[in-house]
Amino acid sequence: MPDLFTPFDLGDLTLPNRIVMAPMTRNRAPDNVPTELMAEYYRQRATAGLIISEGAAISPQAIGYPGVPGIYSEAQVAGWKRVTDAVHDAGGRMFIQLWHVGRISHPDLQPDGAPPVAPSALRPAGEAMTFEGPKPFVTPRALEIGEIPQIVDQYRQAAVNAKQAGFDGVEIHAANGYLLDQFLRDGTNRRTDAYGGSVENRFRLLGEVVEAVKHIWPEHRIGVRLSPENRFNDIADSNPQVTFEEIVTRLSAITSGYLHVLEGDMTGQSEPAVDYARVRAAYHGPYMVNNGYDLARATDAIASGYADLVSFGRPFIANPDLVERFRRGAPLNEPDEATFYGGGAEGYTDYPFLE
Ligand code: 8OZ
Repeated sequence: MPDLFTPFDLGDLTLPNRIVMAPMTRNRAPDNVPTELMAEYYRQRATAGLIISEGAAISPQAIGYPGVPGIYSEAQVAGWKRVTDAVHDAGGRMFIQLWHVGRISHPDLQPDGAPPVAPSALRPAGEAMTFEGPKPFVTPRALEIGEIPQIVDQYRQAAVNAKQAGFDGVEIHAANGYLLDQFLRDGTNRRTDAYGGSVENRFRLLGEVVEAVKHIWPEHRIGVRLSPENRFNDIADSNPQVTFEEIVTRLSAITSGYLHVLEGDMTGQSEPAVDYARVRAAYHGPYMVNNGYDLARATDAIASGYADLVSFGRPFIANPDLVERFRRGAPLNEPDEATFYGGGAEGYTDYPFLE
């Protein structure tokens, strides 16, 4: 029976273990350019089977928070190259998460102070994080159908840039209430054109992004992240089970990279309603699970054959040597929430290793 320490092949990329570092926004890239400190943070965590980077904006419009990195400029590519060199020198592997926040932004963060864009002009409840602190979300501008090819091309170009920056692959962020998820779920997508209405239409943008990225990377180097019932960022679907079984079936027909599923609801607003075994059964490729797994649950998920890979977020913030701690059954450091978003080395690169 496989366990967390059994290697796993993503095509020609062998992961030495099944313990993945989940993508996590840390807001430590002033001017949206990755820094030496970020290289050190990821280098410390290179014993992960795979590192997935924090979300990286595919364009200036894709940005939704201060201090998040991008992957659309030369300076960003150069910054990320220092990160991937550090991870590779330490024996690791790293994908970059391609991110567009859609309506989860604010004019303060947008080019020319414009409203953010979304499938439909529906204002999310809650507040955007701006340079001046939290401000209420604004009503986004619904994308014209003629603008969509440009967005797809920004994903394609970001995938090109990712290769130049030395990444081993890319993860397409289609979860957690950001742009691609805003298209997938019917609570945020009220379009009446080819990109709204049926699940087939709501899936269209994600499908086009996957196809565009497939021109740049082989399928096994492309992951997709979904979160069928996460309410984070004020998003919902009227029937997540039906919607996401169909989305996953459609994804399975066009790609064989890993599918990364954030199970449940980070906000605790909704009762668990999705049977993930059925979501899993709809996908033929590698399956990665996430959200609140500990060593015991992760081991069960792998041994039972339900999942191939498990990603860990908070445990990797506080334990750069999480793999070794799991191997030894050693105690874990607790993460300090006060230093999750923004700041410097404190709560970032100063968590202790074993010994
Ligand atoms: C928390 C704070 C900021 C961003 C996600 C990119 O949930 C995020 C995120 C989470 O996917």
